[in-house]
Amino acid sequence: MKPAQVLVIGAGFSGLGATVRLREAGIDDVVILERADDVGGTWRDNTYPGAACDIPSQLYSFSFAPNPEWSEVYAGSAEILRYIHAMVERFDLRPRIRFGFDVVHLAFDEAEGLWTARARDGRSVRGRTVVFAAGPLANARFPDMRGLETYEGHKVHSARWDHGYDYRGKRIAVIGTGASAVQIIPELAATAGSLKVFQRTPGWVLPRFEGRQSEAATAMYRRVPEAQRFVREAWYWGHETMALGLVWNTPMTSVVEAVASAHLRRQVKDTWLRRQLTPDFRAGCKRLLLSNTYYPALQRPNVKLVTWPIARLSPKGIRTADGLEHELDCIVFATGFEVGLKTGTPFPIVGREGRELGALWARGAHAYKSVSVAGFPNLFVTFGPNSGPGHNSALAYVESQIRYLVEAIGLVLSRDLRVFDVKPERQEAFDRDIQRRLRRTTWNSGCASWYLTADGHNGAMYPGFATQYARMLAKVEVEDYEMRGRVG
Ligand code: N01
Repeated sequence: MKPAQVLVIGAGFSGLGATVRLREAGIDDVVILERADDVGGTWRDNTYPGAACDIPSQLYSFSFAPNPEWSEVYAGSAEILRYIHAMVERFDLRPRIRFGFDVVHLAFDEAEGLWTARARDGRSVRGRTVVFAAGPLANARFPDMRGLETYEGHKVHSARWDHGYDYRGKRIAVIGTGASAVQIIPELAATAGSLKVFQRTPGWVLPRFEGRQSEAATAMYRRVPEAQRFVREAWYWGHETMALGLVWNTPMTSVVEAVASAHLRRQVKDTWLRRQLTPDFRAGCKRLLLSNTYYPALQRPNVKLVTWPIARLSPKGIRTADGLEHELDCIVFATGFEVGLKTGTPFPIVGREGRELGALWARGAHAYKSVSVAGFPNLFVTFGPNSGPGHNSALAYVESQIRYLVEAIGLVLSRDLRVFDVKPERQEAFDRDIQRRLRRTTWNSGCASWYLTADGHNGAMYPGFATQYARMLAKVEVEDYEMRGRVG
């Protein structure tokens, strides 16, 4: 079969968004490979009770696919998934998606200038270029805990919610107190017989601005798209300002901590519980949490916060380091993800001269401007190394990546290039600079988080403003790349 112009791996936000923009640029021969049987990525998978985005929907959506109809300031996961489905219909993306195509191997043939993606079931497909959009938080992680397999009760992961199980009246444990857990806990607490929350590290929690989008606002957005663009811009710049407190350790970090501490004091009167919930790291080092309902839920009579470390799981429940056995019907693991592209790749990616990307990244991921990797020509990554924000919408960053990769793919196709490969020395210089800048950020200030490898390498976050990131990706500098045509 004739190779496609572009293979897109993943039909989540970034893969679908890239396809929309590629087609608008006249690059229509795009094949999207999706392992599941539906679109939506993380928003298809995260359906736990209370799942919502903590970035306002006006900003957590694509600027090229505005939705005047958001029902709330912070939409829930079901509404976000509906938005993604609507985008698929609006831009007629469905015919381009091969569902159930679970890529297990991706390899570059330099002589032909072609990538081949092989699926688990043996099918394969070739493409001139690849957009790797498999998402950083696609694979749920059960922690490495003694006795995990011996536990005989019900086990659920936050990112693979079991909707068939009846949680009402049960003795439930939630392990973890991150962004997923603080959304799940208030929902479970309302109906559980008992709920024990196993906390290893308390996080900073800010109050969340709640609110429905008024009908008047919806009507205005429908009639006057500029008004909606204005609101989006206002949210964008409001979040940009937060970088001053969250990315770097500044007097504004202390202001953020003061607001969070006041929230804790207002909602939790018990001084001992308050002490247990007080973080010992600077705000922003781990992801900031937003909730008005988490602290009240912890104080319900059927809820208990457990801060003793977990020693092991037993057939009946969880044994903590104080020797206590907590008997449970169900354990909810809100323990995060096997972060893609952190210390490897989700499947082998073989580039020039047989180089394997997972091996190169075994001690941490590195890339050029988060999008290109030397030795892996014509391949562009979304949510790639050092592209993560701590203060603004991830989709603002994704739009910058998409803009860049559309231009780069356009170059490969219009110049009929066999190889478009970032020069190793450019990548190394870029990476040195990023790592130098990261040393001054709060993420690298001493706490443990999914942003860092065990050795402390931060291949996840971008140390700056979204605006700087967008400027960095505003133009493809062709002199940064080795380019080889079909001949020579
Ligand atoms: O996962 P996490 P998450 N024993 O890795 C604990 C996005 N997101 O699913 O802090 C005991 O943050 C761990 O403890 P500690 C967002 O980018 C966004 O909550 O490592 N505990 C922690 O408390 C976010 O950052 C939204 O000490 C263990 C928790 O489990 C990312 O997804 C909503 C343990 C894991 O927290 C991941 O969030 C939800 C162990 N062995 C998620 N192992 C939005 O609203 C882990 N933990 C947009």
